[in-house]
Amino acid sequence: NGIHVAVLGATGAVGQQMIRTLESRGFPVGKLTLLSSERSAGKVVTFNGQEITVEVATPDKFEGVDIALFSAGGNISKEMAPEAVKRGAIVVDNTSAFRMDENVPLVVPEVNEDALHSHNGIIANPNCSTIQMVVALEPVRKSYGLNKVIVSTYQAVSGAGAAAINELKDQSKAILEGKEINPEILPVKGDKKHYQIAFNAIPQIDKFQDNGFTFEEMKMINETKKIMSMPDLQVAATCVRLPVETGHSESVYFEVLENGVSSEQLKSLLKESAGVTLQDDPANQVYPMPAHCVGKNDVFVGRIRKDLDNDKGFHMWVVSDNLLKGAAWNSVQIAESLIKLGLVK
Ligand code: 11C
Repeated sequence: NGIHVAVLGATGAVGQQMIRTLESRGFPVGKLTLLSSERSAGKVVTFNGQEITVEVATPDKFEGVDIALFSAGGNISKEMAPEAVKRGAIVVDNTSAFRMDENVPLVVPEVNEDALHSHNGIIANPNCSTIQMVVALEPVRKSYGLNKVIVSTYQAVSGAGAAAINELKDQSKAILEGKEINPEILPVKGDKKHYQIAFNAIPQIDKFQDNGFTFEEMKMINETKKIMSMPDLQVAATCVRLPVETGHSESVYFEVLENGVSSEQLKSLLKESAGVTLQDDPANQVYPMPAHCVGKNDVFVGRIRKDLDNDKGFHMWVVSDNLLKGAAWNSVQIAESLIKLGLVK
């Protein structure tokens, strides 16, 4: 018995983490179907000691599947999700294909697990940089209200996939050896220009929109409002790519509604909040860093301090493994919530 789970995009950076997370959580998998494009099909992946061959994703492969975790790109999701739903599967989609669709819940279990009740077969997993920020902001909103958020991100290359990780490593080595480099992927595969990422910082993640913000920045803005059910929240974002392999960092400025809140109150609150680990002890140089967060499911928060000019303004530093809480873990956590809420047939 158990649940028939399918992973679409099984050989990608996130797909691999989804499989490892199902394993490490002891998820009640009865059968695991691994799917990919033709290019990656045929690879063999071990799951709980058993070898599973990755198959080409075709609609009929979703026959009998209970939960399908998708992470193979937006176009494939648009094509395959309706096919999977038609065959009775619930799709947890880790692409931006359906996130802003009003019939599709966009879920971070620590924030809006209840939204799962209104699903119509597809549930969207938010963008990685959005997820870690809302996990840290939701307890603040609940206790003290929230008015405004301004975030600057310091994002790892694994957010752009396995090829971007290789580009960072190859470029770093070439530069140290005094060789020529030929950037081909970052900042955005398919955009007109490519720039060096090694020993650099690139203030562009995804393509520019007509309003001057990038698509990554607009995802953070629009998804935050939807997940927190705050259409009027003021949000602005600047997203920057750094030569870090895994682990996104964020400097978040926010304003609460209540007067007189102290940074000590915020620290106590976040210390007790679900999914958050507080690492905040400046006297002992304790604060979150991506190198220490890789492989962990939590969102790490530190550097909490009150603004010097605005009594309602605060600053904090938020770090998480973008492949785990930002993607694979949040997807598996949604699947766990579906079971807990009795939503899986
Ligand atoms: C990045 N945040 O770091 C992106 C990756 O919409 O799920 C995640 C893209 C998405 O490049």
